[in-house]
Amino acid sequence: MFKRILIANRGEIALRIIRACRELGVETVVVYSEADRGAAYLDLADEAFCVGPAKAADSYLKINNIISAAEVGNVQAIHPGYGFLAENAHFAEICRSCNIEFIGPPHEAMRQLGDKNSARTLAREANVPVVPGSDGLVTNEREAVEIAHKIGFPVLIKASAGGGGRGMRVASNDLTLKSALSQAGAEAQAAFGNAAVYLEKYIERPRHVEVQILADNHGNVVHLYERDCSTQRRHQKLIEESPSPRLTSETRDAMCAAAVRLAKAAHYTNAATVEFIVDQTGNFYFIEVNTRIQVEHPVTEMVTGIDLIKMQLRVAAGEPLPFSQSDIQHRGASIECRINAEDPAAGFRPCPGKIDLLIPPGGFGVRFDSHAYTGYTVSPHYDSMIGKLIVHQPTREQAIRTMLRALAELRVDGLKTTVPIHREILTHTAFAEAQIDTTFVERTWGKA
Ligand code: MV4
Repeated sequence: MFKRILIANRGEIALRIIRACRELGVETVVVYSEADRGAAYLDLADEAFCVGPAKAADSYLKINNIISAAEVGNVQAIHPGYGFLAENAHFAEICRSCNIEFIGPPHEAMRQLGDKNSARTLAREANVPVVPGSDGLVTNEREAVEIAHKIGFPVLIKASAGGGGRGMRVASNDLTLKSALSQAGAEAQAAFGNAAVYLEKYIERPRHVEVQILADNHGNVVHLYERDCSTQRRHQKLIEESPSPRLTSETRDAMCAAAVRLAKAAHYTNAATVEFIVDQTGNFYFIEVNTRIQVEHPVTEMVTGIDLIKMQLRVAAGEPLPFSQSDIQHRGASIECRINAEDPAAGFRPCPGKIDLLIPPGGFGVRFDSHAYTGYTVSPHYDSMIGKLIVHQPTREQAIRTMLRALAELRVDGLKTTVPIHREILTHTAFAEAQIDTTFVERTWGKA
């Protein structure tokens, strides 16, 4: 195992990684920006280095500063967390060239899967179902119209360099397809420096189901079942859960097996999430791979009993996975609510500021992953998430009740949070009956 690693992140995930390292006996060096100076979680690391001003582009995203901190801190590896540099293949490559282990996949796998079109090609080759659409990139109008007529409208134009909902456009006839195509290309060029786009049939009201994967350097690839992330708004997840309700065991097995095939085809190592959409009739289609640990990883930890962060460190250090697929059991139901400093009554406007009082919930089946505390100031410079409330119970119904109990216990004074919308969602009959898809929140509470 590593003696000492650097954590190139902040907030709750930095704390989550510090905790895993402490239990593994691994020393930690954490970096922070001027905006995060004085945050209590920094004291739990063995060393902390300031890497720049509040603006992420000048601190958490500044590769030179992060590598310098790693050199001065004398670490053997870097954990990137999520966001920031976590899916930057260039950064992963630089780590390797500096003889620092990147706690994540090889940069080659990250690059191949990060490009959505090449990930789709690889999925096809691995016999993983993809959404009907173009064979590769779409380079002209005539070709786009031809494909659209073959698969039928509506179609979705996706930027190959996009992902997470960025750079997508729906078209429902020849005319809108032509204008959407040129707009999508121009947008993708401006946003990602890459105009490449491809075409898919637009799946109406899909559910979002993703499979957690772990792979070691010895050829072992396992899945840790699925998470359902359909309860989202404008591509921001609000609630995640496992298992995915209303998924048949046949579909679950097929999806998990497909995710493992894709990870093997990519020569993947470390943790990944393979995202699928599931249509109204239960067909599933691969959409993209996230090559990082995800915000919602705790729901998988609760139902499998496996610490994903520790596993990331162990496989990055060259250890084989300590279990095989048949050892991995799925037990009960877990739900996570993202607690953001946002006002759901005002279009989810961010509400940075000082927390006057924070009382965390607790008790049986409750986990609160948060770096926040009474007196902590939520910075306007970063993501507004102040914590993740996770519950685990034998059934989904019980998990919902425990979550409502925990939400009632959680006290955050001084700023608005997403707690009220969570309460509304969890008490909605459609949620109780699991009649949810990716449009549920916006259909029920509006886009605003
Ligand atoms: C789709 C789709 C419908 N049809 N692809 C959005 C994020 C990106 N990961 C892919 N996304 C979608 N791709 C086809 N062919 C609908 C979505 C989508 C979505 C997917 C997952 C989670 C939330 C979503 C919200 C809106 C649209």
